[in-house]
Amino acid sequence: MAGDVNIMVVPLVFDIEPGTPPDSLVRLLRQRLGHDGEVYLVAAPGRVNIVGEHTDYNGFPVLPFAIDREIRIAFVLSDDETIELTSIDGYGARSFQVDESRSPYTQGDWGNYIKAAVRGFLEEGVIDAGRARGFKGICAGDIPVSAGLSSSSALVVASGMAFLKANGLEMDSMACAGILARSERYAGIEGGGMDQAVSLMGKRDTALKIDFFPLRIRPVPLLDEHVFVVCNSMVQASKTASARASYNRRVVECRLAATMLRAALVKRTGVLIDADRLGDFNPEKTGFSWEELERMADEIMRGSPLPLSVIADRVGMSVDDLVEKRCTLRDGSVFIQPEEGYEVRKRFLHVASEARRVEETADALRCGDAVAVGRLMNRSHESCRDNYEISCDELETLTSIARECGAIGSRLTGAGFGGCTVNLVESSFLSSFMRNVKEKYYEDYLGIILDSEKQEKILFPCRASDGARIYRYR
Ligand code: NG1
Repeated sequence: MAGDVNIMVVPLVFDIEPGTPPDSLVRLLRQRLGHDGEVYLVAAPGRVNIVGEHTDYNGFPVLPFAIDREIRIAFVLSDDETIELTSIDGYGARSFQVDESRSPYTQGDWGNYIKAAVRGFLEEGVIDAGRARGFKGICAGDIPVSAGLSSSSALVVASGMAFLKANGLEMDSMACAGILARSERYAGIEGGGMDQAVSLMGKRDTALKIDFFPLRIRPVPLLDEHVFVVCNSMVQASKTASARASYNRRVVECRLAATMLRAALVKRTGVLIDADRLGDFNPEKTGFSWEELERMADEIMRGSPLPLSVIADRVGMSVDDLVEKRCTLRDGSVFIQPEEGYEVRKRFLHVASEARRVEETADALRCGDAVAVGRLMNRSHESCRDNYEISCDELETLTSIARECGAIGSRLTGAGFGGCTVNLVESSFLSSFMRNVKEKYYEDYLGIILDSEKQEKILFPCRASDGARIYRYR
């Protein structure tokens, strides 16, 4: 399709000229292994999402860009099926045979992201476990962890690229992004495909509008003379703890909302429609306007939050059937119904309005209309707070301080429940913005003093960057 990001072959490999001083991670690996032959360095970026939160797994678009913060792995090819990776950021070493990728470490272990990538290629038939080769390396990263900037997906993508390289394979980037998105779900979150796609196919100085089912990626220009600044709320949103259940709960709520909307449409039109995700219910696909779809949702979802028994009754299914089809996670476990029931209506309202905001924000970026982009970011934040209920006190304080300090738009980015905000700031105000947020949020509100080394990790402008690539050092 015209304007789409070109489908590439991955991994992209660049040869480093002999005599070029090696990257520090490459140097360290050579020292540790006492090896001066061929070494590879894979770098996979994290991302910020400008608008389009929790739309990806619903089949609606997102609008992120890859940032200039990455996970890097320096590695050599193994001549057997061992994968061995040591974190130099203090997370320890993990070593397993390719085939053991099917048995995860305990929940929350960072090694599960390496195993997830490897397992994905095995289960989807790209690499044959019996003949697979591994790699041995060290890794490091500068993407804040559990902060909504996709450090986990960057690790999945970097591990996946190293595994493809170790097996001498190349593949189409779109297919690869799909495999890695499905793979990451082995780590326990029923996530969508935004993070892996943008980490793999990010484009320098450009945002990407990504559509799903099927995956389509279009570049969207960023604004001149404006910059996106990341501020970490310092609330860890670890997806291995309560944020995991909160995230998966919303995935289940959206699936239930889609089932209810399908029942409402069938009742209204008398026609059985093939629709599974909320993204299947838009004016183009259904022939009903957003307002009509909202009215149908209001009616069938009345009284939300609702227990499964009421939802089952309204859609004409048994509770058991509903549990099996809508509440079962990738690992086969069943999501346990929350005491207060499932909040279907608010989730629908967020997702349907956020989908429209993605289109409007992409248009505003194309027109260079910073004020409109900022307004849409603020609306998105309100919807994330009020209807998706993924904000927290610290994120509320941080976004209002950021707006007081001159951000044109400020919102949480990523899964929420803590983590970072993304802020649109005019370049000429950047230093005063950073100074004021540092004082008002970090010093006055949190009581933390940020020296320049700390600040670099917590409060920083970011630049849209290219996706994952491998450098070969001979
Ligand atoms: P982060 O913030 O990286 O955990 C998660 C999901 C995305 C998307 C966003 C919310 C994963 C790996 N990532 O991102 O797919 O749903 O939340 O927009 O599950």
